[in-house]
Amino acid sequence: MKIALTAKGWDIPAWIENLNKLLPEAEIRLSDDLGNLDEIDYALAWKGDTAFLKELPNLKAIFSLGAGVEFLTQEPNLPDVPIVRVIGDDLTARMCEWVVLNCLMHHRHSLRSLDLQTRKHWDQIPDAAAEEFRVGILGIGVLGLAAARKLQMLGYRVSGWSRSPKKAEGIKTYHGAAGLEAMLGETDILVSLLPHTPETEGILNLELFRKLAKDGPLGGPVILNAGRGKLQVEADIVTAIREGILAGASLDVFEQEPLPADSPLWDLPNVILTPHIAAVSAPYATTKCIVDQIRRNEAGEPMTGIVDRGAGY
Ligand code: NDP
Ligand code: OXD
Repeated sequence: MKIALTAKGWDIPAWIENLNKLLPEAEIRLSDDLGNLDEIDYALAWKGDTAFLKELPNLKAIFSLGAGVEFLTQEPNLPDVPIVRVIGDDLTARMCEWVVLNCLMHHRHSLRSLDLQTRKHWDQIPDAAAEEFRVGILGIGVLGLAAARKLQMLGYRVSGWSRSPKKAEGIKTYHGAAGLEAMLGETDILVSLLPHTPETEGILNLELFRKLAKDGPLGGPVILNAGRGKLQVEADIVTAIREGILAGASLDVFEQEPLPADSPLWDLPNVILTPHIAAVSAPYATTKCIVDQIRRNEAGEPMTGIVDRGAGY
């Protein structure tokens, strides 16, 4: 079995080492040195150059090394083979940690507390109970639903929005445009875990921010985005923070990554920035997920996590 690998900016030797360990029968070839293209069975990709995929005539499947797949679905002339994304406990646990951490940081005024500490100033900032917060999650798929469950365990009141109707115990669910409108009006902390598709691009904009609840415990709504940078209009976030339409934000993803040094986001009050690390794909855990899928496919069993190309995720 021959596997093509591309992962721009990632630790390639770590991926090769884990693939060799978990799939010793496979020969791994880097995308810039593929040899005979007819021989490639599977491709594993993360951003960077994916144009080579269309040159592989006998490809059986393309695996994203992460949960996001927009870099593949937006690639023209991709071969007509299954695109498979990562669904795995390790990735999901990491995303849950980021969501819970950032909800709590805003809820418990962590930035203000750290500022007081640096000034050696003793002041007790009053805060509300978790059950006083309404957290709305945009995208209650694999990651959104798992994060919702963790937030519920802490006592937050959680609702979720998806494209298709959903039922999830203890979670108020909404779908479609009317559902979004309704959920926003009852949301104090908005968590975005949507994929980037033509439908979701720019969804986090001023018009949406103005629809969020204004009567929550923080005196204004807060947004968290770990979905994709293209979901957010950064100029609108800047305006919303400066004008008090948003009381705070946590952003892990950006319109342009790395975030340019002159972005006004760096200096905004009550805004927490992380460099696209909410849920990194750990080489061992991710390789294990992918190798499981390859083994299923080789055994003639259906793979899981196949992307709906029409929907774009
Ligand atoms: P899923 O496909 O499991 O979930 C996506 C959710 O978004 C689904 O609930 C889906 O609705 C909903 N959705 C998609 N389009 C729309 C729409 N137009 N309107 C309303 N709802 C919509 O994906 P995951 O949970 O596994 O991952 C989500 C995203 O998280 C990834 O695509 C990636 O961009 C991002 N991510 C970011 C990471 C980071 O480190 N920052 C790490 C990993 C992922 P429905 O259920 O009806 O299909
Ligand atoms: C992913 C990511 O999509 O890390 O998995 O962004």
